[in-house]
Formats: sequence, C-alpha cells, structure tokens
Amino acid sequence: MEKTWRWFGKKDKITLTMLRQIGVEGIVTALHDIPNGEIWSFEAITDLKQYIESFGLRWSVVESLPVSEAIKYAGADRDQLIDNYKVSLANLGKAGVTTVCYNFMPVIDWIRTDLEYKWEDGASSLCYDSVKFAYFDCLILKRKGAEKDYTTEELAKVYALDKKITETEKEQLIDAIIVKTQGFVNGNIKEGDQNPVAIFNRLLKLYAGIDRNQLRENLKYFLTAIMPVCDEWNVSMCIHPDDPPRQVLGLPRIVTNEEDIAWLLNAVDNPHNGLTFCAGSLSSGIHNDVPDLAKKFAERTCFVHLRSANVLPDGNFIEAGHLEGRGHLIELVRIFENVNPSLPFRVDHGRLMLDDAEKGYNPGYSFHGRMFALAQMDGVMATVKDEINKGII
Ligand code: DNO
Repeated sequence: MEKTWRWFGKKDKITLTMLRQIGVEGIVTALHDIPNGEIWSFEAITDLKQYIESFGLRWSVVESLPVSEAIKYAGADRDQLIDNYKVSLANLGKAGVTTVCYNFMPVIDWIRTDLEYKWEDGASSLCYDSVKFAYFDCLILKRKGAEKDYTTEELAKVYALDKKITETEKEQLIDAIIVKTQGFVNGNIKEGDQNPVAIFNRLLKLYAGIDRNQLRENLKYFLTAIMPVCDEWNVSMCIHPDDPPRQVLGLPRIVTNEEDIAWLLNAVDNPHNGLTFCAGSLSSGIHNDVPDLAKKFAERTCFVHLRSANVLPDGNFIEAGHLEGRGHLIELVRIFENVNPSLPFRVDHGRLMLDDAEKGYNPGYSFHGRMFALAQMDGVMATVKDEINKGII
C-alpha cells in the first residue's frame, strides 16, 4: 500500500522535508483555509499540489472536502451547496487529485472526551469515556430528553460526577468534545469561538425530525447528484465511518456497521462511491469484527486509516498501539495488500510521546507517535509483501 500522512498544509509544524525523511510517499490534506461550502478553485488546488510535488511527494488523498450541514439535513440551500461541491470535485479531478475522503456525520465529527489518557510509560493517547460524554449531554448541553438515552446506572454515575467535577474540568470537557477535536478538521466550532455550547446547541436543532432513514435519503441524494462528475473526472468518493460508530446526542449516524456500509454502497452502486476503511472508528464499536468487514468491503475501499482501539466492558474505548487492540491491523494489511497493493493508507492517530506534548500538535496528530506507528506498519507491510511473494499467503 502507499504510505501517506495527514498534513495540515503550509502552516503545519510538521514539514514536508521531515515527512520525506521518514519514508512518506503521499500526502493527505485539504484546502483548510477555504470555508465549508465554498468552491475550491483549480488554481488553489494546483498551487498546493505543485508545492507538495516540489518535495518529491504526491497529493494522494483529499481529507476532507467537507459536506455542509445543509446538505446533510436537506436545508433550503442544499442544491446550491451540492453545485459548489461538484465544481470543487471537477477542479480536483482536472488537477489529477482523485481520491476524496468525506463524512456524513451530523453536527459533530469524531468524538473523544480525554485528549491525554496516560499510559504507564508516560506517553498518552485519546479516549472516550461514556459517563463523561453523558455528563456533557445531560448537564452541559442540557439537551431536552437526553436522560432517555442513558441507563439508570449511567445516570447515577453522571450525577455522582456532577458532585465532584470542577469548573476547569467542565471547560476541558467542552474543549475536548466540541472545540479542540473539531476546528482543525474544518468542523463547526473553532478555537477562540465565543460560547461554543450555544453554537453547538443551535446546530443540533437543525436536525430536529431527521431520523436515520431521512439522513440515509439525504446521503443518497447527495451521492446521486455528484456521481456524474465523479464518473467524468474519475474521482473516488470515500466515506469515513462514524467515530464512534453509534448514535450520539439524539443524532442519527448511518455509517456504523456492516449493514450500514452495505446499504450505502448498494444505494448508489457506482465504483466511485467507496469507503475509507477507518479501522480505528470501526474497532471502537464492539459489534464490529474489523477483519471480517475488511474482507467484505476491500473491493470498494479507496483509502485506509490504520488505527486500533481497545473497548472496555462499559463501552469506553482507548486508542491502542498499532500492533494491539480490536483493529487487527496486521490482518488488515494482509487483506488490503492482496486486494489492492496501490491503496493509499495513513497511520491515523498516534500516541503523544517524547517531546510531542510540548509542540501543540492537533489532538491525535503527533509527530513521534505517528512516526513510530508508521515504522511499525512499514515493517508489517514488508513482511506481508514477502509472504505474498513467497506464495505463503
Ligand atoms: C479524525 C479524522 C476525521 C476524518 C473525517 C473525514 O481524526 O479521522 O476527522 O478526517 O471524519 O471526513
């Protein structure tokens, strides 16, 4: 598979020179300065592409060309926004950047409650604590009817937490869930925004009355509308699974398990309607058998995120090392190398280790942690290729 790396553009503290030295071949990036919904011009795309190429690298994948909320909830301006999206896709295709990762998660992209969960050796990773999340939902957002979504036992833990949580800890929780993890992925709330909770609550209201079926219909409408452009320019759309793969905050989530993925690929049965196989997101749902999903959907996978999670009995999960956890990444490399050896993959999040914590990287996107994981995956890939060459697998 092609070794790629998520790079956040010219302002990223991790430079392309550094990436070249650690064996990265392709770059995963986006035009992060363009607000959601606006057109990516051919000039802006080729400018960034040439910059990447001047370091001997290629722009392998766009992550992400964000889908505006109004497309997801079918607002009055959805057709205009879809038209803009089509122009951006055509411009990407003309420039030769033809793999586009996106997601269809309403309001909130990936969710974590702790950004520095400490390991015994002093490094840290990201994790999700369901009680803290329920606390955020019931007692910070104060979402109407939220309590219905939790068990009596969970609610008892929420109220116990309320007795001891400090104001600073509440701020940290808000920051982790809706600010620090969202802004840099072109999400709805950015660092420095005043009153993120109020902004977030306004966004949640946009989805009143939108259930799973309606959201599915809206995704199908979007994909059906853009496929002709994808066909013309050979652009592959690859949807990112929901992270975590479960319903949250009363919002529907529709890319959570085998049935969802099969529905989406069949609903618009076009090879340009594909999947980002994010092993991290999928492995954080105890219902998912990740290697089994990889076997079933490898043919429609256009991009792979190698990451793994450990799920605890209470449903909490911690991002695991790349050779551990429910993602079974070694097995995934075997599956994907066999089906399509030119598939781009990136190690998704890495641990915060060595001097990473002092650098202020985006959560999950450390340098040393990801470099370490890339080296591990590189070793796995070399072994698997050797096994394939010798006819062992
Ligand atoms: C988090 C990322 C996601 C992903 C988007 C794709 O680390 O994996 O934010 O980029 O969901 O649209």
